[in-house]
Amino acid sequence: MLTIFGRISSINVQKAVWAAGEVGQPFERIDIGGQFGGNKEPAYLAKNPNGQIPTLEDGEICIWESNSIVRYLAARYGAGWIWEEDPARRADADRWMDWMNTSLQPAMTPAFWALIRKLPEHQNPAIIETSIANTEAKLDILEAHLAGRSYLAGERFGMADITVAPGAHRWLHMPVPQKERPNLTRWYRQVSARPAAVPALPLPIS
Ligand SMILES: N[C@@H](CCC(=O)N[C@@H](CS)C(=O)NCC(=O)O)C(=O)O
Repeated sequence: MLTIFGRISSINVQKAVWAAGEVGQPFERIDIGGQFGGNKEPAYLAKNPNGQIPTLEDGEICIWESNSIVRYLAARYGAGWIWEEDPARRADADRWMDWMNTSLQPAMTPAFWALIRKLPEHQNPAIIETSIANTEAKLDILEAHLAGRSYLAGERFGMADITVAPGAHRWLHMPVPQKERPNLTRWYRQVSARPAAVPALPLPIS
């Protein structure tokens, strides 16, 4: 039995929960972080010295960093399924996974913290506007890429979809003007309806 540490409202925990569900591994998820706390306790820091979520335990194996968790689950339990052996195909997925963590998430986060989490220190209209504009630009990239493609990394559902779709889930439920993006909407609806996605992508976003 796997253990995933982290509250489900975390976009990074959502990736781990979705991946575990896709590869059919039973798991227990323990609420850590945010309002639940616990992530700065010595026992948790011994698992993840960053004090962040998610962390995955699989027997003796302990992994942090959401994308590494998705890759581990795919490689160990999703061979021939969501794990790509071919280096070129795997790089196709990897680039979107890295793009999610380094481009889309940083763009979205200031607006999310201000408008959904309502954190007082993030109520800066200029920063919110910039966050919205930056996110729109990133979503335009997704929209163009998804034209004529079923999934992010080709014709097969995989790790890239699991990693990036929680970002679409979050943004499409934000109280911000929503530009029409038919390819993105079609892809998001398709992947978010998967049985493993449903428990990973709760509504309302929080
Ligand atoms: N790069 C890390 C980032 C992890 C991260 O920022 N986690 C956030 C939640 S999304 C966190 O731990 N926040 C502190 C908290 O929830 O208390 C990953 O992808 O796993």
